[in-house]
Amino acid sequence: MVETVYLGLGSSLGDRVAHLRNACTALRALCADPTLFVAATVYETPHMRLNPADTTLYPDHLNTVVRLETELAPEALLEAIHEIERNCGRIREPGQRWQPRTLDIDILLFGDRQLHTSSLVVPHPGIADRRFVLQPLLDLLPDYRLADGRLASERLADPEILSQVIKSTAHADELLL
Ligand code: A4P
Ligand code: MG
Repeated sequence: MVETVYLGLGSSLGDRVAHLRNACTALRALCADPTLFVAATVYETPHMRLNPADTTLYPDHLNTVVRLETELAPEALLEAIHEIERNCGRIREPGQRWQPRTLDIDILLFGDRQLHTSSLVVPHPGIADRRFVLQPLLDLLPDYRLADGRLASERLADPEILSQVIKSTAHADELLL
């Protein structure tokens, strides 16, 4: 069964555009129909960080969202994603989350499925609170409604979200070379 999947991509270490581009190339290879693969605008965003003062330890991210059609099951897609992250030099320190990373790929939406397993929570629980996810997701899916039924576009206009700084970049076209 072919499902439409939205993935959040982020990179905060090394050649960030190259990491996002390599991710897009690898993800396109997973598509049932590679011509349907699309990427949103790339945004530059400060790290949502534990210590706001430390921009050296937590450099800015490039973030975007991509849409693809795949026949893979969710767990198989997650495994493929982890391999793509490893190929981009992602190193996971055991027990450490939210570290700077060459590449992070999160499954935001998987068709209309709701998953709550030990390895996957879908829709991704961070969607509603992160402008760096909401904005590119809405670029691709303007009518998206959050799990609680609110329009994501209305959430994006909330002062709590608008106060999060994001800057669109000119990198989008480079991702699909
Ligand atoms: N996992 C559960 N659900 C999912 C899902 N829907 N998609 C599990 C992907 N993975 C999912 O992820 C930890 C585990 O989450 C995985 O093994 C998987 O089984 P990870 O990639 O190893 O660690 P992480 O990314 O550091 O943690 P986490 O909880 O995924 O954090 P997020 O949500 O990715 O946030 N600031 C800016 N500006 N831009 C960013 O992209 N990203 C983060 C990390 C923090 N601050 C950021 C950004
Ligand atoms: Mg992650």
